[in-house]
Amino acid sequence: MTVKAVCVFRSNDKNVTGTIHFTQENEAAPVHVKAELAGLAPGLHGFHIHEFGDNTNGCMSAGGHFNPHGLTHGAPTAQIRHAGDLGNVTAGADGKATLDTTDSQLKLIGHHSIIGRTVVVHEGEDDLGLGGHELSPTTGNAGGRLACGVIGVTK
Ligand SMILES: [Cu+2]
Ligand SMILES: [Zn+2]
Repeated sequence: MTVKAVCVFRSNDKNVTGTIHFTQENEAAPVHVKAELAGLAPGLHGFHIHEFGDNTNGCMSAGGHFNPHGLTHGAPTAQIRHAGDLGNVTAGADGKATLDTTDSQLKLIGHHSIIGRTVVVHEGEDDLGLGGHELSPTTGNAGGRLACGVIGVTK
């Protein structure tokens, strides 16, 4: 049975908006991710699933990258990565960014489901763990959290 989820960004003090749709057709299938963001500075912005669906203190309450297997931060294409590592989105001169991808480490079904967790877009570029900064192995040194939203079930 196909499971669908959606995340709508809420950011109080920024103009960043976004909607992200997730679809998984069965337990063994990859998750399809389709994102449309706006209001970003042109360029690359880190884009991740963070552990908690908690916005009590804004995006900071979402915790670190969703990492149920205790691995090191990496690129979405890497073998060793956090489950929540979706790399970067690229905003154009108009501030809009889209992402349309499938990911085999994300789940909407089962124990490691991302439903109820948070999508975060960052100020800066995710170096995919390769930047040599002390934060590269944990966050990709992507900088502050511009906007976020909790992933919820949809039809
Ligand atoms: Cu993040
Ligand atoms: Zn990560």
